[in-house]
Amino acid sequence: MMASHQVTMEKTSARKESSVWQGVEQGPEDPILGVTVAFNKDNHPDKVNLGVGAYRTEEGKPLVLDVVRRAEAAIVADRSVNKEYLPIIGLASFCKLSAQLILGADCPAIVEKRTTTVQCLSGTGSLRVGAEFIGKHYHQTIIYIPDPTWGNHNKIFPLGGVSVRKYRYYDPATRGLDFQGMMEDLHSAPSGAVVLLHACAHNPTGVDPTPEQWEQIRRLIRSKKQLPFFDSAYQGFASGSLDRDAAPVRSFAGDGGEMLIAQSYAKNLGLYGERVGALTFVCGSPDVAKRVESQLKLVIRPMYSNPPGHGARIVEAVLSDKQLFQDWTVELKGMADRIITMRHKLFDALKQKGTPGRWSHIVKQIGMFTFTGLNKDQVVFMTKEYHIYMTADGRISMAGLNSKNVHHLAEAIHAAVTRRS
Ligand code: PGU
Repeated sequence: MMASHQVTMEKTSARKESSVWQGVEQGPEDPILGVTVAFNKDNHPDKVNLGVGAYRTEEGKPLVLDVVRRAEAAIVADRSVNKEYLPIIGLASFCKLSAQLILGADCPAIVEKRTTTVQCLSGTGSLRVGAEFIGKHYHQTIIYIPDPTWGNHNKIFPLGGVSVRKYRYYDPATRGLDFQGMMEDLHSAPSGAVVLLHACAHNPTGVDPTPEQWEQIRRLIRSKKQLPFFDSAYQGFASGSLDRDAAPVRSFAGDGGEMLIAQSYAKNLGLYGERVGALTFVCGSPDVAKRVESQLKLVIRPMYSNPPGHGARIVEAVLSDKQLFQDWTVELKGMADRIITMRHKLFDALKQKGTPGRWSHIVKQIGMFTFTGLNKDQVVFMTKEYHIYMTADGRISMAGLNSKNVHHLAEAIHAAVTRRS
């Protein structure tokens, strides 16, 4: 008989030396969510996380909106709410209200019943379901995405069988839109190609087309018979107004053409972890919309079966109750305004220090992010020396700034620019 310690040793070494996953390589951290992982490991008292696009209060704390708390209290108190499975496409009233929120209740496509909406797992899940549908049911499996764009776009679409190409979007020289480059690239993109458009508050650049430019983009895309796929992750965060931020999407829906829209409630209702979003198809006829919906169910069912209920019930409550909706718009505007205030504070602080370079883009850019123009080396320097965390492309989440840490950031930028250029 073997001594028991020998058995234990053999087991331990077996565990160490052989695994069917022996060949699995260590994967890299996510370029955005990995910033939070690094931030959490840092014990410095002055550390600042400007990586992930998540709203923080003036006290630097995550915010649960008051309207969300009220909606949740009502849901918990309602004994008729249960934990049954939702339908494959989610909560019907949530879907209807979501389409109305982005398209406007009087949108002809809604009135004519040419839309179909499915509840998905936030913006990411909506894009993922849309990608797979395109891969399966659309004749052109190429999507054009802006350069640069939210990094996950590059990964989501190929998984749905849709290959990704880029169109020019940002001009580093002006720190603004490369409108001519964008138009040229869309013009030479094949007819029928899918075109991904950020509905507002472009991530990571904070640069949006003007209404006139949107009009030209719309005409070009329609004339080329391309298929617009809007990613709407920041409705209300750009201008502070839900309607104004939805204007580009509404103009495309208003021309009678077809399109897709992925909506997220992560930012505008602060429901990040609840994973609540919607995917809407605007179709040519009610009949097509019905068949599209039937095929969306076949995409969703083997993927995650059906979506979670809680977040969708919160959204449903806020969107369907006049008072809650009204109070939401006030809270949303409050978040957007606080971010704008931070833009001015940062700009003023850099100006006061005489930091070399032009910084007016900080106040000009829109939404949650500033694309600072700082390079990778400067970002690494700021993290190492000042414990400021941001993505390697020089993007900072303005929502992570407050009156206390904005000067620390200005100091770090000043040092990075003067010492690491
Ligand atoms: N689309 C865009 C343009 C986004 O910026 C984001 C989130 C999403 C979709 C997906 O958001 P959901 O949470 O799935 O609704 N971008 C943030 C959040 C972190 C991340 O990368 O997911 C960001 O910091 O870029």
